[in-house]
Amino acid sequence: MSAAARLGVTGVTITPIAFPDPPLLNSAGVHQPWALRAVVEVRAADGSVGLGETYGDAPHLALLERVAPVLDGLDVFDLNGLRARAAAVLGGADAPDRHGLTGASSTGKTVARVVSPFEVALLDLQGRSTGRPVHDLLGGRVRDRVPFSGYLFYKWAGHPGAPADEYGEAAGPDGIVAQARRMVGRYGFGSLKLKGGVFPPEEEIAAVAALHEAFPDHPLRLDPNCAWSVETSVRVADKTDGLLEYLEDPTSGLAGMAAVAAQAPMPLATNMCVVQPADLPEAVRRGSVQIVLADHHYWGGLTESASLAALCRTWGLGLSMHSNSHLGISLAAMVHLGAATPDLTYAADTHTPWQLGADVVTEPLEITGGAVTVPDGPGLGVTLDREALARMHADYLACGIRERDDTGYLQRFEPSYTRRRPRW
Ligand code: GKR
Ligand code: MG
Repeated sequence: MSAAARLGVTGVTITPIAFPDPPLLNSAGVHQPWALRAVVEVRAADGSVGLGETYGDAPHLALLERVAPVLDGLDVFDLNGLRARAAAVLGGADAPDRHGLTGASSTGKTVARVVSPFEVALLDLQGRSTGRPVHDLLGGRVRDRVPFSGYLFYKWAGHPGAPADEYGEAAGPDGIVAQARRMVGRYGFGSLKLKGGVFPPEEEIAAVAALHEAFPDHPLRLDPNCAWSVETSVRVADKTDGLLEYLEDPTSGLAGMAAVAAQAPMPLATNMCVVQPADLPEAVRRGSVQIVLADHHYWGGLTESASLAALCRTWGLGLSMHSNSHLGISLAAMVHLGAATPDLTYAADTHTPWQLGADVVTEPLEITGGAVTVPDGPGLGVTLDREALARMHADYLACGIRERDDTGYLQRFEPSYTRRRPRW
């Protein structure tokens, strides 16, 4: 039997887009009215197009544009070639990360972040050309449904000067429980995560307790994005004993997390202190975390996220999945990864409900009963909605935002606000 012909890349299009985002609060400020993303289309010689989705911030876009031309002629199966060409053209480039809310970066992490949407698009092309879903290319599905958790946020009723959105205000336990009821009612989520680090810890503990009372069978998580000192973290961990499935990034850094982990009754999770393979040895040595949140957008794509899963298995760490504001191409990629990752035993995070139906694919995968049914079509199994893409690109051009800045946006309404870590 002769080998199948190579399928070369013939072109790449990167389209920055913007879509409405509600005023969700976190330890860095509040979400701006528009979230930015970039849609990456990679064309192959047979006319097929593979899709990827990534951050839309200006420095990141500039790096994507640098990589796009070097893909010319690359075989769509050559993921190592993709990584080598991208690393070569990016050299020592480094761009800050505004989406893990750490700002921390490194050359390696930058390359991983820039490679990711191209890798997903190549996997989509591989799937389209072989007629196989991406999860088959990642080792085969181990589950038919990928569970997601309901992601709760303290929030304003609406952006200043605009009407309230459909979720309304959440400024305390009652608002958070009402938000959870709405989300669970609509999507059937079987676990819940509260984004904390917004109000004094005692208020957030009260919200967790109220959630536990309202949803006694739902595993709960709390994530203050490093808003607390070690001492505060230990106090909160103590007071939420029995209430939390895991506590995520209570404090900054591997040393601080290790000090908390040594005293906390529940496991600690992170998407902030372990963000690249090089962080793992020290995290394991110190016992800083028990669960790592994978995110293909900054771990270098789906295959590199599968490698992270293998590393976590080796070191006995649990694996969950992180999310930022995203659309349906990213959701599909997350679902394929979740389908093919035996170790992903926690429900994945997603911001999908907060996009209030906006999407860039014609038939977004749906969350029902708290999970997404794994698609079986070729590739990612989603189709770009070209009208929506054009509209969202026009919104990008008009919205005036070029980089995520939760802090600066909050300061417009509360000039005395400063971003501090720890705050409590
Ligand atoms: O969307 O405000 C947000 C989140 O705080 C996000 O930026 C974080 O990266 O969801 C994330 C997290 O789990 O830390
Ligand atoms: Mg987090």
